[in-house]
Amino acid sequence: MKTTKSKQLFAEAQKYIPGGVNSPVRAFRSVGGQPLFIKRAKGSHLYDVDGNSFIDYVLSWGPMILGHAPAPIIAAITRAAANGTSYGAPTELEVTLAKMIGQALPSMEQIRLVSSGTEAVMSAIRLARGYTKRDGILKFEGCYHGHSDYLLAKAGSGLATLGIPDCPGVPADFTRHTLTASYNDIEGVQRLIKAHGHKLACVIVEPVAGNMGVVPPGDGFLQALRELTRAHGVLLIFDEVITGFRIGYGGAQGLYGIRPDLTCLGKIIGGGLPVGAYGGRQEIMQWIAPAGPVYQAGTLSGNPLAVTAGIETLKRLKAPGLYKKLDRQAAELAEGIGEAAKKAGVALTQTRVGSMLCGFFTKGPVVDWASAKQSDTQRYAKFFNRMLERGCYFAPSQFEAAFLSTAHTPADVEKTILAARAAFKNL
Ligand code: HOZ
Repeated sequence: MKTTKSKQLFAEAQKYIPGGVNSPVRAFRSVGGQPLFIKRAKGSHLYDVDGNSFIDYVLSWGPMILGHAPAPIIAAITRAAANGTSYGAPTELEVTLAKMIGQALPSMEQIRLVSSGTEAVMSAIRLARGYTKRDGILKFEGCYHGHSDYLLAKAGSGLATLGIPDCPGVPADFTRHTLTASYNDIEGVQRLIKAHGHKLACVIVEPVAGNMGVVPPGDGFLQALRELTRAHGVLLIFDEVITGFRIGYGGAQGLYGIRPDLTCLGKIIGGGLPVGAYGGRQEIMQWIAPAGPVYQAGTLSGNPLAVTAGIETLKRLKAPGLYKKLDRQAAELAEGIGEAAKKAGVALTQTRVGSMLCGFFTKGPVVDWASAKQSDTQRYAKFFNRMLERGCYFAPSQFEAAFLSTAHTPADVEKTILAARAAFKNL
């Protein structure tokens, strides 16, 4: 595979941009090699500056559920741009998107749009603290909720990939109120809530963990969280930045039938443009300024281009059978990869919820961060590079999810399975 131009650009980038990338997970650090510089993307494919093309299973880390550059979305963004790209004043578009989100996720009775998932989560946490008049938060090891100070403790995604357990620059005082529990360990949560519940503002969870690889919730885990938090006056926050509109039109809360107090969204609701949202019970959301005293603001919040892309994306996700088809295709891909691993004698533990999936190079089971990190990451790196050579672009880290889009074809899946068969040989 020719990578001359990518290498040149990466050398140049490192002079001007720390690590040569604008987000650490892009850097290929844990898989060796160097990032590919992308020139364009269309449908299920990425095209790099050296003329290579790849079937893309990263999909910009989740948002591109309709594939890259879908014609109707691009046309809508273009039309919106002609009307101006930002007003710093309300628009009808924002009302439309808030209504659409509320209809899909009825727990989100009121919604505030922001510009990223990180911003959504940090705002929801401030709101939970303001509303409950408590400071404590409980999060799960290996879950990632963006890069705000008090949520970086034992976090997944880039921190897991790069092995950064504690981030310099975060004062100990800021994380003093953050408790961590093991994902899927409800007894552990029970103990913590029993001891500290009266000081806890919220429990925040990825209802399907997607930042330590994919780790689905065990039977009854989310339900037990719901009951425990309710019993102790602690708010339950679902971070559905990845799962929202990904594993079903109603997100994880729709799939598992849980009504959280607050929900955070991002990725898909911006159709590939920068957006985030948080929302929940009206009574709680009324604490947000200017309705209430908890301050949160943003110059580009509710940006008309991002909101247009979001509306047009959500409209298309309502197509009958769309999520079933995505699920079927993801199952076929997972099955094919699983069979290939088995044939090659490679221990692979696969996890999947709808169109988000993952393979851990360990016997498993994988139920939390402790078991996820048993994966042989060297082996993942080898697999990743062999797949890349064969035109399949997976996340450059074991601890991320693979995603499918409606633009992926049966031929893409078949090609990927064939590539996996070859990649597993003598791995
Ligand atoms: N949640 C994404 C990774 N799991 C964020 C992408 C990024 O950090 O750049």
